[in-house]
Amino acid sequence: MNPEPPEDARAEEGRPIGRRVFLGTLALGALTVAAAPALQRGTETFLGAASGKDPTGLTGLLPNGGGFRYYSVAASVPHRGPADYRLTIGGLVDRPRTYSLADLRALPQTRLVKDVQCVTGWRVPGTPFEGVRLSRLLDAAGVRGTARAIRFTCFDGTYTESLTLDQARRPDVLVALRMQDEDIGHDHGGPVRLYVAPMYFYKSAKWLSGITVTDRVEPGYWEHLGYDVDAWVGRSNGRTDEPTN
Ligand SMILES: Nc1nc2c(c(=O)[nH]1)N[C@H]1C(S)=C(S)[C@@H](COP(=O)(O)O)O[C@H]1N2
Ligand SMILES: [Mo]
Repeated sequence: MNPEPPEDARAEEGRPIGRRVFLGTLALGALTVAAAPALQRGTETFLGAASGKDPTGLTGLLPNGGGFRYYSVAASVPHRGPADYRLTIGGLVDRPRTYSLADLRALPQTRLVKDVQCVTGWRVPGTPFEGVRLSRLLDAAGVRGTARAIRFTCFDGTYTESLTLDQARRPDVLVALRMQDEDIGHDHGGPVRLYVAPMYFYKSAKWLSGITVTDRVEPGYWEHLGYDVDAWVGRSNGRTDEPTN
């Protein structure tokens, strides 16, 4: 009956580190509450969260209860900032281009406030994201007639994502510079991440460094491991979450 992503994929995204942090929080009190996010960051590989499968049902008591978990499939990720961040747009375009952070900041910014929904079950209501519409960058690059899809790459050297060209042109898809009304920090994929508002959060590639226009969809990192390529919230991955808008 259940077309959910395979156990191995979910086990990795929601690895039990989150449970250990949670139990430590209960045992050791406020000091551990403060330390838990640092522990999660320090553990970087497959940072986990108590997932929708958490049998305790007490995840709301976590220091980030109702908040974000930090995920990275890469063991370590270099830090990039105004001096060395670059975003390259290429592939099936007439005008390939590399943007600096200043270039992106100089373009018109769009702010959206919607819920974030991870496919493992956690949801963060009313989260502001702000950045440049992907459609603007695509128009500036001059997408060729044979193009059908986008491939996203990341400076963690590992993660990839994809969208069809139609999906990429939606007004609620951003190359995001800000999240929760702050510049996106390293842990959340800063200085620049993708934000695909209507889809599960795995589409929102962190540490975005490459946008390649292609003639077909190439499934991304989690999609190779069983997640749906078309990741509409509530209409994919066997889940029935409320849409995020
Ligand atoms: N580069 C990269 N992007 C990524 C991921 C990742 O591991 N690496 N994880 C994805 C998943 S499954 C989720 S739920 C969100 C988590 O974003 P956060 O760490 O800011 O909460 O990032 C998505 N983008
Ligand atoms: Mo996720």
